[in-house]
Amino acid sequence: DGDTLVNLRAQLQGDSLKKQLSAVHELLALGQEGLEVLTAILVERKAEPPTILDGKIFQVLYATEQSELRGVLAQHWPQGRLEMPSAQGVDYGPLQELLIQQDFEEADRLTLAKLCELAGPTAVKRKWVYFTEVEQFPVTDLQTIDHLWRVYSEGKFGFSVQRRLWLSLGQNWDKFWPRIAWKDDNIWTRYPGGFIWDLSAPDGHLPLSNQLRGVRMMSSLLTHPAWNEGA
Ligand code: UYC
Repeated sequence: DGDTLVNLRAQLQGDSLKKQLSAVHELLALGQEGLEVLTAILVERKAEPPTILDGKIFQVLYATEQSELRGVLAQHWPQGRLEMPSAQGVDYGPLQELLIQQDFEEADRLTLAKLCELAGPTAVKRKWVYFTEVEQFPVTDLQTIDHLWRVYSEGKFGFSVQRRLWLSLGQNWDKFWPRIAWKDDNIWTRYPGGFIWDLSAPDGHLPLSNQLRGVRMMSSLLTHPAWNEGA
C-alpha cells in the first residue's frame, strides 16, 4: 500500500547501503508502482555524483526491458549513469553497457582489451600488458574503469576492491588468491569456466588478471597512484 511505498522510498534515502539495496529489490517486487518510485528517485538524484545505489537502480530499470523505462534512461543518460573520462581518448561506453547488463564475463574480457588499448597499439597486438605499461596508465582512466566496476557490482568488484583486500592481507599473494577465489587448495582457478561471473562471487573476484606471466602486472595495478588518497 501507500505506506509501504513511502517507507521504501525513505529507506532508499537512508545511509545504509544494505538497506538501500534491499529496498530496491522490494520496490521491484511491487511491480509498476515500485518501478515508478525507482525511476523518480534516480531522476531526482541526477545532479548528485553517482553511487552504488544509482548503479543498482539503473540496472534494474534497464533489466525490465520496458521501452518506456529504457526511454527515460536513454533520454537522461544516453551512455549510462556514469561519466567516463579518459586521458587517452579511450571509449569506455561499451564497458559501461556490459556492466549495466550485468554481463560480467564479457565486461571482464573488454576490460583487458581496454587496458591493452590504453597501453597502445603494440599491446593491442600482443593482447596483454607489461607491468611497465601499467605504471604509465593515466590515473583518470584507471579510476574510470574502477568506478564502473564498483558502481555496477554493489561495490564488490574493481581494482580498488582488490587493492584494499590485498593490503589488508599484508600484500601476501598466497593469502590473497584463495580469498578472491583465484586459487583453491593450491590449484589455480581455470579460465574461464572456473570463475564466478555474477554477484555470488567473493569480493574482489573480478576483474581478472592472468597470472601466467607472474604477479608483476597485477602488483603494478594494485600499487598505481590512482588509488592514493586524494588522487
Ligand atoms: N587464469 O588461472 N591462462 C587467461 C586467469 C594463470 C592460462 C585469460 C586467472 C595460471 C593460459 C584470463 C587465473 C595458469 C591461458 C586468465 C588463471 C594460467 C590463460 C584470458 C587465476 C596456469 C591462455 C586473457 C590466477 C597454471 C592464454 C589472457 C595464453 C588465459 C585469468 C594459464 C583473463 C585470474 C598461472 C595458458 N587466464 N593462468 O590473458 O596466454 O590471455 O596462452 O594465471
